[in-house]
Amino acid sequence: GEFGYKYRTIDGLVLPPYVTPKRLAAAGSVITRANDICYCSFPKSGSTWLANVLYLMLHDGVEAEGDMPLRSNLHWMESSWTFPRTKAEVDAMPSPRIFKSHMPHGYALGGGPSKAPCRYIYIARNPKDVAVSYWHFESNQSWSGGYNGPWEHWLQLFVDGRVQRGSWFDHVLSWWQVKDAENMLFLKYEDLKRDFPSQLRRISNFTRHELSGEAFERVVNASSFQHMKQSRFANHGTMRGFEGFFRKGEVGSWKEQFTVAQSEAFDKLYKQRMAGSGLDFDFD
Ligand code: PPS
Repeated sequence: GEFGYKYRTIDGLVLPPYVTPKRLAAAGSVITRANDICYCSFPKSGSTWLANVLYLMLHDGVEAEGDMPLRSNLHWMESSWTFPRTKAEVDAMPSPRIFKSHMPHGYALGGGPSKAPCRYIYIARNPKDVAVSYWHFESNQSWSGGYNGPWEHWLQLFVDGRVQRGSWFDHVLSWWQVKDAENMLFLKYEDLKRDFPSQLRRISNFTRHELSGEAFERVVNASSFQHMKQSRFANHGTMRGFEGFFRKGEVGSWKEQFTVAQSEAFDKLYKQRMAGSGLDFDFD
């Protein structure tokens, strides 16, 4: 694509080239267990943060030794470069299994909240910060989509739903529609930033992993932005440039990037697309 952007399109949805129809079919047909957790998001919405929270929660707040938790313990079915690769490997994983996905609800691992027994957690973030975070990620990472164009062009791609994983609006609203399912939890990045302990309590109630006072505190400390940025989570050897996952970690950094005109045009689109949904975000 333009400005070096690498992607493939499946059923009209723009995706990273490593997401293949075969992998998507495999992910969709996983037979999930009631204590599996599948966490999902549009890119750059806090999924690495949530991954760490889930990992810590299941391990009483004690961080992993050695290898990166994401790589060794969280499984990304739709990607061709993380395991497991076969149904037998997925079935052999010990419970509780944690799966990551960046797909809209129509491609949910295991079929989605109404069809699968596992628990789903979706994390969403205000789209202005997502667009900016995504652009920085693309601009700095040799192993991302390889996009190297200017901000205003990227913003247009984002608005048109032509970035990898498609339209932010379609993605978030697809999961919002199933938010009331019993095995579904819908989180917002801004809520975690504002009051992390209460959101952690929501997560641990939902997954039924009670945390003792001390374990709770350990999770709070080890999942802070500063701690994650400095820890081995960001500094392992095999995936160069992983520090790009920890850029600012703030709400409202879009203000340094959007012009006033871009912001006003985006607000108009946001109002149109979100009207009647009951879903809204904090932008600062
Ligand atoms: S990815 O590549 O799609 O999986 O990216 P993802 O992890 O979903 O999102 C990356 C953004 O999340 C920020 N981040 C955090 N914010 C607050 N607290 C913690 N602990 C945290 N960890 C990661 C990260 O900095 C990216 O946002 P920006 O705005 O670029 O800083």
